[in-house]
Amino acid sequence: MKCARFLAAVVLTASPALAQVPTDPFPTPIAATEGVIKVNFVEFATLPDLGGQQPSRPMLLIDEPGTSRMFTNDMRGPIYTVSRDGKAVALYLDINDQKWAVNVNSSGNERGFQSFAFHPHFNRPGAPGFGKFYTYTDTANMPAVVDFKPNGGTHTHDAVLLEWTAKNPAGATYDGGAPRELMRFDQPFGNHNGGQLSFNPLAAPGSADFGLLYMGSADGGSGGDPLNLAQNLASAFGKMLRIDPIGKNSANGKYGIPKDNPYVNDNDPNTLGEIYASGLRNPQRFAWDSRNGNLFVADIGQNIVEEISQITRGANLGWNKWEGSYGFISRQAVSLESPRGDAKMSYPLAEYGQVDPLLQPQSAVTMGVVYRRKEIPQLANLLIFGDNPSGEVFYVSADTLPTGGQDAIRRILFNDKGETKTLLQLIQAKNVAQGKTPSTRADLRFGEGANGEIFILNKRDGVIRQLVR
Ligand SMILES: [Ca+2]
Ligand SMILES: [Ca+2]
Ligand SMILES: [Ca+2]
Repeated sequence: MKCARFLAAVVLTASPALAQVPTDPFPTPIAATEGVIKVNFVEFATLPDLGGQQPSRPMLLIDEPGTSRMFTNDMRGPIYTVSRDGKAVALYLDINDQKWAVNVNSSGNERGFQSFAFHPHFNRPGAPGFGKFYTYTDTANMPAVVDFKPNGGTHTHDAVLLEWTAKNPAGATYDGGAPRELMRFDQPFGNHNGGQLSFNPLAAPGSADFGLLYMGSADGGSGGDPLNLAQNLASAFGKMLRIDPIGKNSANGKYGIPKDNPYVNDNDPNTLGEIYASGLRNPQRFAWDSRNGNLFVADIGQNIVEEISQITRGANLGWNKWEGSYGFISRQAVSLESPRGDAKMSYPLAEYGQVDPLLQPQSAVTMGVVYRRKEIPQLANLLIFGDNPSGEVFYVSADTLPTGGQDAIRRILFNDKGETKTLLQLIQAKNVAQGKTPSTRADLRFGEGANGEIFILNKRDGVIRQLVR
């Protein structure tokens, strides 16, 4: 868990041994005005509250090309269809409906229905993936048998990967049966339960990557990765996993392990075949660059550095030896000695300090899209990401990737009838119009449409906004 930033200052003052170690390794703040790109937006769709209570808590919005519609979720259980014109939002499936016995645990800010992904052959009759989609959720069901244990912690809940099979994939609502469980984690702490599920949308049928499910797996939680799971290649925590959900050669026989994963043929029985990359902390969101296949992850930092990194096969992204480009010491400190000093690690392409004046006492980086379209010319060829709580939207060049630090990071702001605003300002104005107390945080998430449309989601006003030129 993150502490308020004042705590870091207090601890440093009280610990002379750490006096040389700043809480912010980036002396120059992110440029507040230089290089700002302004975009217009439209209110594309509105997600329903659940029972008139809290606003919707979406994690992602994706297009399903086989049935020509989009889907989004709410962390409490619902999956909604969203028509491509934004005019129709309808409940497709509530994975928390009692009849499924999934028992979604959505307590607090970080637990709940984390992610979902449709098999690329979802609407291809006769294909093994026909009708299939996958959900990853925290659950209050805690049976004795789990696939992945953390060897410590307090077993706060489980997280499960489930497969659902629709009979008619084009149906307005889910018409299949109860889900099949593929994988279960014993979660040692309440936080860090992400993250995203996704098939590589660029993988063509017949290619090695086609039909393989990428799965961000957080380090289990607490702070500092106290069980040292992210660097442990025998553990599925703190990793990017890649599996074949249709296959059967896993230890539990419920999914497949791709033969070209990096630790399958290393002659080491203690390294997990499911692992694609290691050294991750809380990889809640990732995205591919459609021009070159680059895969980028947003890895949420401890108390000092947030990072965007490229993920390659077998990469070690550093956590918990490194927080961004800097040696990880504790929740309160990183080392400034020998940044990016271990050649075996993959370091961020962009990173920013949590005490940056643009941010809030809490921060958490999120992907993001790589924009390779022409419809919004000012965003062409940019890697766009953001910060969840503050709702700040940032960019760097996707063609000339930076090599760490925050110097290359610039802001994207919203043109609201001639006034330049942040997302949080838009949300606050909407809250007032809704008769609600203006939110103090945005909880930003990104979505992407069939033709590269960029959608901005949040957990505070229920509005999905589309960026336009
Ligand atoms: Ca956890
Ligand atoms: Ca192995
Ligand atoms: Ca890292």
